[in-house]
This record gives sequence, C-alpha cells and structure tokens, in this order.
Amino acid sequence: MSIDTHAAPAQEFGDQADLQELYRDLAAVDLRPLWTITEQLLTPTPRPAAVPWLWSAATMKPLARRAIELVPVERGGERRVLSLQNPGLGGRPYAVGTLWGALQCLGPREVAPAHRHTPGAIRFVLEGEGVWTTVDGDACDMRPGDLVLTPSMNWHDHTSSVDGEMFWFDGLDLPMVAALDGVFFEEYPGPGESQPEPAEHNVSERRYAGGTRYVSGAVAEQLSPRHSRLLNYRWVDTSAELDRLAAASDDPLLAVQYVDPETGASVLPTMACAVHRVRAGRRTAAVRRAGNAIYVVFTGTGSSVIDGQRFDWGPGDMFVVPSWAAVEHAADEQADLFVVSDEPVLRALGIARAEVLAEPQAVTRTFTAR
Ligand code: GTQ
Ligand code: FE2
Repeated sequence: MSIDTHAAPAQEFGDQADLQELYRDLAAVDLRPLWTITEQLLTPTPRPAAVPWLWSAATMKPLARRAIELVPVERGGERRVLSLQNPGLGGRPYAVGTLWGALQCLGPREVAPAHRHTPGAIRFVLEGEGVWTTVDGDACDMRPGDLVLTPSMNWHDHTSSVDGEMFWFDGLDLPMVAALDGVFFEEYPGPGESQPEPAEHNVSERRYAGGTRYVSGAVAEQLSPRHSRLLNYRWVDTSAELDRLAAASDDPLLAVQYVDPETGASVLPTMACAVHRVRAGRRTAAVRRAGNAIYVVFTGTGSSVIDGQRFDWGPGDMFVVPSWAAVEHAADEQADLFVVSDEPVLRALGIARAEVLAEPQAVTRTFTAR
C-alpha cells in the first residue's frame, strides 16, 4: 500500500508552478495531501513512542519517603503519587501510551480525600498495612499483594489507620480516556472530605467469596462496559491459585488472570490484570502483543529481555513493555510479576494480536536503572 511507503509519486502531472500553487491553496484551507505526509501513518506493525523502561524500587522508595515528609495529601493535590513518566512520551506523565502507572504512598494516619472520575484504576499493594480504600461505600482493606479496583466513576478515598507508611502501585486507563476526550472528574460533595467509614469492611469480598475470581487461560469477552463488582482480590487467594497451577504443570511461566466472578471477563472494561509466576532458574518464551503493559515485581529477582535489551529486576521494581515489543522473562529465584494491560480494549475492537517467537532474543544491551 503506497500510504506506508511515504514516497511521493515518482512523477507528478502538470508543471511545478501549478503544483506549488495547488499545495499553497490546500494549506490555506486546512487540507493536507496524503502523498506529502512524510510521517509514516500506516506502519506495518505498531511503533509506540513509549520506550521499554524500568523504575527501580531502590530509587523510588527513598524519594517517596521524602515526599511523605515534605508534601501533605489534601484537597487539590488529592494524591501523593509519583507517576512513571516514560522518556519516550515527550514529557507526558504516562508509563506507556495508553496507561498511567504510579507509586502511591500514604504517611501515618493520612487520608486522601474522596473523588471520582471516568478513568478507572487498579491498585496493587506493595508494602504496609492498616490502610483501606473506600470504593462507593465499600471499605476495601489493603494488604501486600492485594488487587483493589476503583472502577470508572466510583467514589474513592484512601485511609491510613496506623502509624506506618503504605506503598502501592496505581494503574489507570487515563491516557486512553484522555485520547477519547472522555475525562470527567468530581470532588466528593461531602459532608466531610472522605466517605463515612462503613460499619463493616470488604462487603464485595464476602459477597463473592467462593466465586471464580481467577482463570489461567483466556478471559471471557466483555459483554458490556461493566466492571467486576468484586473489588478486592486477596494475595492469599492469588498465590493459592498460582500454587495450584504450579502443581499441575511444569511450564516456566504460570499465569493467573483476575476476572469478574459474574462474567469471567477482565476486571475492568479497559484493563486486564494478571500475575505471572516465573519459576526459579527458568526462562519464558519470547512473546509480542499488540497493546501496552506495565509490570510490577512483587517477589523474586530475575531479568526480562525487551526488544533485545536486558532489564534486571527485584521486588518493587516496575517496568513497561510497549505494544509489539518482544518480551521474555528469566527468574533467578521464583518471581511473581503483577501485570496490567490494555488488552480488553484491543480485544473489544477486534484488533488484538500476539505472536510467540521461535527463538530466545539475542541480548544486545543492558538497561541501567537510574
Ligand atoms: O488514587 O485516586 O495514581 O485519582 C492517579 C489519579 C491515583 C487515586 C493516581 C488518581 C489516583
Ligand atoms: Fe482517583
């Protein structure tokens, strides 16, 4: 198709003066001839602006602690969040083109005020205790390894009831909602800056106790833009599911997808969450997928090769795999990697693709974390 060769026709009809006049007249009325566009539009495969990147816990945590000392959490700023800003995105504060990723922290007995917005969010807890996120009135307790959902337009606030610090990963579909010009935001009208604490916590969790909250194969198609009504997925359950898979297979990679217990679909219409367990001393096959992903290392150490570049990682590190980058993981000790991706959107639009590479990638360079 000539559109992706971005070559002007070898020969144009008419004389140069007429052509130049045509181009001037087109520009004057905001029309652009496709054959003069040099930027490649219809690329053979995705060319994300975001680059593979890693943010290390060793770098982020001391900075987060300084922020806890220096910056209060209050109305206006709303959240103490360090956004993963991909250096390929020209200063936009996004981890990859479609996903926001961040380290959020809460100091002793802090409360982040309630608000709601059209972008949906997922939280994966890294460290701390005594904190809950209230999601439309349901107080979801947060412990390390738990996944907590705050779906689109659900009121949410974060409350610390203890003297320690709390750290978690935030994933939001903000860049895609922004690309659709669909961002809306509201402050909680009160009374008070946060929702009243309900008499009982974890209502959704009790309601769906025993339901199917994980699958190891493909998740079901989203039937409508609904989200899981189960809001809190416990690490004890996630790890039990991984242990169950590990007992049944010898694969280097065991993958558990979090699903809506009512439909088997992804937890949010826009984002899918999973944990990938890489066995100690093993290497996974290299895979490319259309769509972006953010990985958060929960436990274990190892490395991933992303488009020929090696990224070494350990607990609390976060890295991104932009669309169609080849990725494979190797674990030194058994590793559990939390993954959030925009895959449900590509699937809903009928444009999801994946490819397993026949060979491991050659490593041509090693990433040095800042
Ligand atoms: O916790 O409500 O990382 O609204 C970015 C925006 C977290 C939150 C983020 C948010 C939140
Ligand atoms: Fe929020």
